[in-house]
Amino acid sequence: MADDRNGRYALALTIATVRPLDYRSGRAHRAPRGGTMREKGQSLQSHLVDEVTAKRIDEGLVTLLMDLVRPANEISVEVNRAGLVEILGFAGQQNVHGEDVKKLDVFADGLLVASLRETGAACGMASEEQEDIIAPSKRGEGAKYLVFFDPLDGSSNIDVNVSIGTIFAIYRRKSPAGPASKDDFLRKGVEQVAAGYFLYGTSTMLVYTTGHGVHAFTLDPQMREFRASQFDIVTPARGAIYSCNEGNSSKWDAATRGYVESVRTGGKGRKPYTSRYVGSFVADFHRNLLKGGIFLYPGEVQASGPPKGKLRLMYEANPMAMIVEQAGGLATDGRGRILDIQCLDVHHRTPLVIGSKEDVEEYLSFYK
Ligand code: FDP
Repeated sequence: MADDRNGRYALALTIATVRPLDYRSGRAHRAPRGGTMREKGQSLQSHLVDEVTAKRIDEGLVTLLMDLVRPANEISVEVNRAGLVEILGFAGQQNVHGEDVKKLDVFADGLLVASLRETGAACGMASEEQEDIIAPSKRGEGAKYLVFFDPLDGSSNIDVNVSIGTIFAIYRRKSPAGPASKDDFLRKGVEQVAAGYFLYGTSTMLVYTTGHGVHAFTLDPQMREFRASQFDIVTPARGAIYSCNEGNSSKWDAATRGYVESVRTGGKGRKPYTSRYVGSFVADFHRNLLKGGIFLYPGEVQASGPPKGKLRLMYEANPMAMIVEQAGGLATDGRGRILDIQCLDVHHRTPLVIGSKEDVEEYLSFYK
């Protein structure tokens, strides 16, 4: 914890010196040799300290991750209160207290940006909510990392009380100093140093990877602290679930239509797959990660050129592709690996087929 140039690592320093109590036994966590102790119930802070000790991540990344955790904690509270918007007022209006009420996704975006700018852990940001790249605060100009996020993915589900999420992807800068340059943002997903999502569901969860396995943490709603619920998640090699918006099938290419028809009807001694589609990417992805299966948001066939996707490469497809690959699965746009796509614009869209390895391989076989 030597580098404290702008006070950016103060939080990480606090985390490192105060060892939290064990969740169930009440005993303090013993500092693990080599920082490898991973047990259920461990606090996120304690786990991140262990990851730093084991040299799997650095302090700058811890600060950045905690900059995402704090607003996610607040977003979770507001998501639970979302129904009250009916009573308290709508976006662009004033609530009964005479305060301005923002739409929840705009509110979430504001929280994330403010948090990241405050500590200066990011040299630049790009958000689904904002057209342009977001400049860092002055103290962030020297930071190593830049971050993409979708503050509230699946936001059309907010009004109907269905799970939604926040997705993020973190890259190391290429430019030497100052605010991140445009080239710092136009990257391939394979260059991500960390990726994850917060799922605001029946519980609020964080699932993340830094390239050393996929780990899940659940928010304790009383303590407002994330506690480890699963380390080193491995997704089943094959699932029995397919997730897609079949209402779009007339716009898909023949290979995709053929594949979906095959899993829907079964055959070759195989039972038909179960269809599950929430319409919130984080929720659909999370279920399939744990249970196995395939999520498809194929592109729409165009008169010329490749099929046009809906989902965003940098803050939807890439972070989930990094997670799924870490968990043993695959992600493709139907032509190649998602993580190898060169980003052309921060809001680049792509077709996406993601999930269990054998399921995605079988999908790709329909192109042969
Ligand atoms: P939403 O439009 O509600 O924000 O990319 C955003 C997303 O949701 C994903 O979360 C979801 O998987 C997908 O779009 C749903 O799209 P369709 O309504 O076209 O099925």
